[in-house]
Amino acid sequence: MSVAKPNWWKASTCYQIWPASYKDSNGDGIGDIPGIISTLPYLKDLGIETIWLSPMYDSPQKDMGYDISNYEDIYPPYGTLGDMDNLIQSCHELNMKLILDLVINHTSDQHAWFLESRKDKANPKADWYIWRDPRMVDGERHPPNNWASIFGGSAWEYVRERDQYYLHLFVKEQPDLNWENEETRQGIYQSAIKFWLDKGLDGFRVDTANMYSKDTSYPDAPVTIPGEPYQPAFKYYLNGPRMHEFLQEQREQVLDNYGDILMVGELPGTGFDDVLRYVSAESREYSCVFDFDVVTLGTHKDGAGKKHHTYRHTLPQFKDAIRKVQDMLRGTDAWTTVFLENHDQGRSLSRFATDRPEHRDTAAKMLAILMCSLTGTMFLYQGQEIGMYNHPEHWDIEDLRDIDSLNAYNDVMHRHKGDALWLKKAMKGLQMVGRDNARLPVQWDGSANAGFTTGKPWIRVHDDYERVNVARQLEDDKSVLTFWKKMIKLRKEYAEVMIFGRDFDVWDPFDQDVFTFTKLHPDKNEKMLVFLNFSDQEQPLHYPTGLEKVKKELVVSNVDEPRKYLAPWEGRVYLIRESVVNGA
Ligand code: TEU
Ligand code: CA
Repeated sequence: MSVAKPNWWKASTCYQIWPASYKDSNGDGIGDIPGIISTLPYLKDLGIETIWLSPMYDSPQKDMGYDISNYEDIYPPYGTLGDMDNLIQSCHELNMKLILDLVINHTSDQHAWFLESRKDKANPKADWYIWRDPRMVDGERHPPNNWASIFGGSAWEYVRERDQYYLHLFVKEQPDLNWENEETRQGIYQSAIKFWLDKGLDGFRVDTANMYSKDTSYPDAPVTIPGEPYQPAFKYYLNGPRMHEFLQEQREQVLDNYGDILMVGELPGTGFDDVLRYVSAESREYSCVFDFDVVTLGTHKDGAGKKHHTYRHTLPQFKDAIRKVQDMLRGTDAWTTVFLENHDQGRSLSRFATDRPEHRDTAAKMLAILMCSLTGTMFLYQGQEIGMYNHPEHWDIEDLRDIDSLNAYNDVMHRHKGDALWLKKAMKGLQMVGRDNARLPVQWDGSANAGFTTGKPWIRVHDDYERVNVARQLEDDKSVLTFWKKMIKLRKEYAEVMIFGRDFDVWDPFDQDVFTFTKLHPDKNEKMLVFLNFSDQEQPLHYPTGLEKVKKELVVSNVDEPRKYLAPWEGRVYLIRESVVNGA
């Protein structure tokens, strides 16, 4: 009998790097690849095993590199192809893996493919993007339908040379590729995927991994936001009719030639059953996916609403979102991910816990306990390990750089004719969920510009860098960073129940202050019991039925001496070795 080797990526501790804001090596104010290489020992020491590097490809940077003009080259301020070879090699020498962002739903409008495609209707790349004729109403030209771009305005842009519109689900400089065209798919496989896997890359984080197949009849979307000319059209381009066929083809023709690579797909707006079609071990379209239920809490899901219409979610909603992602494994052969942050989100400390100074560090450690206790491949986002939090409320729109945020702000400006209170509201929303919160320079030390650059940083440095920085926390055995290091080790030590545990059960789904859950060892009678206090007050412990009296071993807590009650923002993990037979 042969025992299948477990996939390396399941237990791997991953860390996302946003190249522009990570570490600048040459003083031009922009992070770069040599900067990343210089910090690999730091990441190794933290316990990181896989790095996900966000787009470093050549790009006009209309959407921070998610608009790629050449898959086979590097954005010059970040470095060269030689630097990338060095990075891959340096990671491998340290026994770390490296994955890149795979952005193949769209390219930049400056990609050679698009420059050709837009010339006329007969060129060799004429059908590589999604072109449609104008809709004429009373002799006036209109977009082919009413779809809204995810970043605002119409999803269509007119090109005179062809007298046609092209589709762009994101900004107009990000035209969508036409996956219906077999030749386009082959071009993508060759240039975006094989080129990098041939260099020994270990996988990809797949951008907008469920948008390649659209409803090709391009119907008008129903009006869900009355009075708006352009309407959300998710149901016509998320998880479209040929999505699984495309991914199966990609798997068979390309990926299967490269062994056990990690393909983690970004999967906005997708329900449980649909997720399974991508990630079950049988379909193997993606290794695992990033589900959006947790990170869209407090916002209007998937960009369908306005950035400033945020609200404070409740703890029961948070628990339910986590449960959905953990339940991906219940009775299935699928796998899941664990993350609370990425480059599109506000910082988890500010959104899901508290960034008030008196509880900030404890709360950051409590979130570390939460993440390290959840089943799935875990992803940390740069700066999360030191408890970086959202920018202060007094920051101004001039301090922000993100196109999505600027569009949202300008939209409010326009609609409300510069009304001061509306603009204040817009800034408040951006302060909570704006993408730049995650894109501020990493705080390496207490020197000028937080040690990120010796030059002028491309985006403002967080005000609190003298307190929240790597150098300071490395020396402090009570710091958030030291705690994360400890938790990552514990997660490996108790891997069976912490990384692979099954049957995630929430015991207090309606409690507004405490989050109590259990998980089972996959094949032993062992159970993990976790208590998390999401409030500023002491809280009583709500023991799951049958577990009040059994013997519990304390695995970890984020307070010095755990007592009868949970301290504010305390997290506690117990292991129950025997007697589970009775309890479970
Ligand atoms: O994001 C895809 C996505 O679905 C967006 O809704 C995303 O949530 C957006 O940030 C909402 O504000 C991916 C990337 O992660 C993002 O950075 C890119 O801008 C986008 O694709 C286009 O490539
Ligand atoms: Ca630089």
